[in-house]
Amino acid sequence: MTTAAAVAQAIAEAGIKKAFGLPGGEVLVLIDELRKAGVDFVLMRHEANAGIAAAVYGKLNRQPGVVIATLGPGAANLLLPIANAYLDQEPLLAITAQIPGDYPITHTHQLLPLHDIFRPMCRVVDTITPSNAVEKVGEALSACFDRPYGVSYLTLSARDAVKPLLMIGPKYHEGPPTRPMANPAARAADLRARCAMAERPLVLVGLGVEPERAPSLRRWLDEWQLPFAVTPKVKGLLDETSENFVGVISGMAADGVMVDALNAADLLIGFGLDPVEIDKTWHAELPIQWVLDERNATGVLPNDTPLVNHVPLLAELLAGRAPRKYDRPFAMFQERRRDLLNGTAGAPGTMWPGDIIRALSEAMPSGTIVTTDVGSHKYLFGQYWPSCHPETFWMSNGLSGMAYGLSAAIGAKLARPDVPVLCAVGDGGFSMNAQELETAERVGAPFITVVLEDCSYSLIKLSQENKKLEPYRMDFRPIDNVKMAEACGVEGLRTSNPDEMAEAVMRAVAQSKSLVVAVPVHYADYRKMF
Ligand SMILES: Cc1ncc(C[n+]2csc(CCOP(=O)(O)OP(=O)(O)O)c2C)c(N)n1
Repeated sequence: MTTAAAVAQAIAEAGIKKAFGLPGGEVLVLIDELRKAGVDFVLMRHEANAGIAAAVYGKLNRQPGVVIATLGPGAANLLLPIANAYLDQEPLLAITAQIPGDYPITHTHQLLPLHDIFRPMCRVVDTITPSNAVEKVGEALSACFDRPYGVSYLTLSARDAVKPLLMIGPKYHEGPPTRPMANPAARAADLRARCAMAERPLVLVGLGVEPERAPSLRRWLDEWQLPFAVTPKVKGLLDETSENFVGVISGMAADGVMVDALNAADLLIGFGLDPVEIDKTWHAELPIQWVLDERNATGVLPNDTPLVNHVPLLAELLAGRAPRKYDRPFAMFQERRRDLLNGTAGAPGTMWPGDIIRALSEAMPSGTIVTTDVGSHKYLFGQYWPSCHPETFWMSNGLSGMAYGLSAAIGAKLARPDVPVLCAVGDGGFSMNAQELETAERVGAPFITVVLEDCSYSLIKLSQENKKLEPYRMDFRPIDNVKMAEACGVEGLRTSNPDEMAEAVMRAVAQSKSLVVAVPVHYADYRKMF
């Protein structure tokens, strides 16, 4: 067996069915071995997009995502998805080629210090060799899948790839190491006492809660009638149509209302809350009761609070009766939040952003997976998309990197072929990777894309205006996104009529077809909602 074959086998044995990437000559043998081992290679058009799609695909399948790229420029293009998976807690194994370590020192063509570049963001950074291949891949897979999820990065030179394997080491997967934890019964009693004293408790649920905890977490909040807010990365874990849902915290639309609500609370419980998502400093200033069963993505533990295992903790919280009754203490904030969604478009021929949410949430079936890109539209969808099911909302929020939405939609659709997928992007982000629509068509991953067209990097344009700077270089000319879609083999439509959009979307979903809807918006309308 060759080293590349051993790597491929270790990946296949971990149950991974697809690897994503963009090849170079140096990784062809590895890709071929993956094929022989039954791991499909999803060929994409940029390594950054491949890395994002891989991580979403992996996380939805409860396994590491795998991305393969060549050395030098291919590896350099992985910086964005590696940074994203690092901060946004997505499990990713990146494997690239590299110049063999014993090449002449003058052989610098495509030679980058790849391990040094990625080491600060990766759990395992190493070279795959004929004598460590199985053990190294196993270690890397385990490490990136250890919570909080993260990244492992391995290099394999084209020369070592074809060498025979020298030694078979231990196999994936030995399971996560154990950690000292606080006593769940004592922590539950403490929380019960605090809730009994509070009149306006608010539970803030974040990225550190496993989707599997959704049923018991929902039951706890429901039985105790606790008001709750979520961060964007866990939208859908809880039911956002519940009367106790206060809103989405951490920098989305209506954030002023959310910060007012946080300040009005007399007890804040940060259940799995990871400050990586929060763009303000209230997480450090307000007295939050942290209830974490893992450190956050970067290894920080706020206030050195002891970790507590969420499973027994929730069981303890659910034993016995609710400590007291609350009388919808955040009703005023919930109303203010809802009111911001109402309005009319600020320019003829454009659609009011609130109408986009309303029309799409009625048109798309319940359980639809939504992905967003980064920009004003992310704030809109992050706050107002009414998520009800775990793992149905995906955005880059820890890193907040543009060009996430479309790639995430491909990963999500490949992981959940039977679930409709909706991708919301700005016209700026769409122009970074619209060509992946062709990938989606080719690999059989149809989804709906809504491009909010305002011919500007509107979020940054609004920020420029807020800072009272000269309006400068934030606008661009239109690209015909309908033709762009058609050029990739996807049907396109431009409309500012919500009913026409809804009708087209429902038709495409019913026919399991891709559709790109270009929706003109007026950038200044976002200001009314932020
Ligand atoms: C890779 C990357 N580059 C730049 C930024 C900074 N940035 C954040 S939002 C934004 C504008 C996005 O514009 P567009 O995609 O049109 O969305 P809109 O804000 O108009 O909704 C920019 C440039 C970023 N987050 N990520």
